[in-house]
Amino acid sequence: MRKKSLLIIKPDAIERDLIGRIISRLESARFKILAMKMVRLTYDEARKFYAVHEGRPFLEELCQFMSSGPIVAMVLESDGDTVSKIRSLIGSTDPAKAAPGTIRHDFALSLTKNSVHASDGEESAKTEIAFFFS
Ligand code: 3AN
Repeated sequence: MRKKSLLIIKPDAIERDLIGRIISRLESARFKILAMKMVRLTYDEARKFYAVHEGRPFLEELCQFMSSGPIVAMVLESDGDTVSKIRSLIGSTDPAKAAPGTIRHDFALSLTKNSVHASDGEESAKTEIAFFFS
């Protein structure tokens, strides 16, 4: 069955003109882009999106960063387990630990400025897609 996930290109990647290269990697890996938009979140919207991280020490910095410039949100689909396939393609949260060839290894700057976000499970994918796309 084809399953969906949400991917976000974060402000640090947009600032460095990496949208095209990131999308190209997603398409080369045979993900289908079903929906896509560029938006700028307010700080409060970022807090709502990252509500699962409430209480974590990095939340404030993360939400400041995610509302610091435009982001590109997209719905991706593939054959099989879309969520885990995208997570393998983007690599570990910390770019210093991400495997060579992954998006975060190749493009990310730091734990916060790590270029992309992808849903971490099927349930979060549903919630996150609904957050951006009605
Ligand atoms: P992932 O995005 O790989 O699923 P999560 O869900 O654990 O990682 O964290 C959400 C976001 O919070 C990450 N993308 C990263 O930008 C930020 N983050 C996570 N852990 C830290 C940390 N220890 N310090 C700073 N930022 C962090």
